[in-house]
Amino acid sequence: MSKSELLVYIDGEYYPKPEAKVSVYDHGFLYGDGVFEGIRSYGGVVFKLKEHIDRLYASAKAIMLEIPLTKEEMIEAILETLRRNGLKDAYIRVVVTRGVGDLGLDPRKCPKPSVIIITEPLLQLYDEERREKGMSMVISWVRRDPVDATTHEIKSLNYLNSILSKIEANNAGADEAIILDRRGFICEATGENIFIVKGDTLITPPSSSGALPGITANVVKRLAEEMGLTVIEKDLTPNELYNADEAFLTGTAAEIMPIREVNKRTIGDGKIGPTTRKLLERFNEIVKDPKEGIPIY
Ligand code: PXG
Repeated sequence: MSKSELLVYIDGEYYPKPEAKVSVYDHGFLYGDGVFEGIRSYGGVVFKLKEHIDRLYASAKAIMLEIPLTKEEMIEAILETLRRNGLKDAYIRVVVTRGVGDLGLDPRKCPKPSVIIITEPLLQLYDEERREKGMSMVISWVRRDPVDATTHEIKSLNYLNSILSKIEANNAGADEAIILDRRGFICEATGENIFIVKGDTLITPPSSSGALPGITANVVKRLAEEMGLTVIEKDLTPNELYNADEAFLTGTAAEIMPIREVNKRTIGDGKIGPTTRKLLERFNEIVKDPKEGIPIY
């Protein structure tokens, strides 16, 4: 199927991609008022679909947005969209917007939320060469929105906080940006969680930093424990990151991405470290396991 013939689910109907449109009065567009998930399927299995759906509904609850489908109906709509598009290895974007309202920001003026499901053949964010080489990172001057503001614990449609940091990475000629929390501790990257390896311990910042509780991060923590590593969540300083043995990013699109350098400080010996490589190998083994997700067909 060519890309333009792909069907997009909008509120129970399937539209060809060129006709898949929402109103300019939708508060998702006007105010970033809505929530989303980025999900991935591997070889016909939607990886950790239930966990993504749980997080979508948790984000919606936090912003008092009532999704007009049960979780079971949502899962079925996602699987049906993938089937209609004949996809096995796919990137899936689920968006729930506040819906059409007036030009004021009051969500009470939006009677009906919209549900959108976009599925595409896999989006390759980073090629394998980049993975082998590792990412160059800069620490952005833009701080993460704190937990008492538009925290990224909620996966909302408002990503300007991350986009500002991505612009800094682009301007610096780096691959990605690291975002600090309000206090100056490491939080996460623009759309990925961050880990360091120090000896046989794996360390990642807690969600009190305002980071998204990542589903890939959870899987990696489990795999690390199975490999006998100690996994801890604690505040990490930039200094601890510079002096880590290894560091990497995790995310649905990025999977596991080694970090080569941060603000021109080489991490470890500047190559994929042995622990990162082992985790990557284990991760690649489990992603197609039907027990780790929900089969499409
Ligand atoms: N932090 C943030 C702020 C994210 O948006 C992650 C961490 C990693 O979480 P998961 O659950 O995916 O391991 C995310 C996820 C994109 C894109 O298009 C971004 C995400 C997911 C998919 C695609 O850049 N963000």
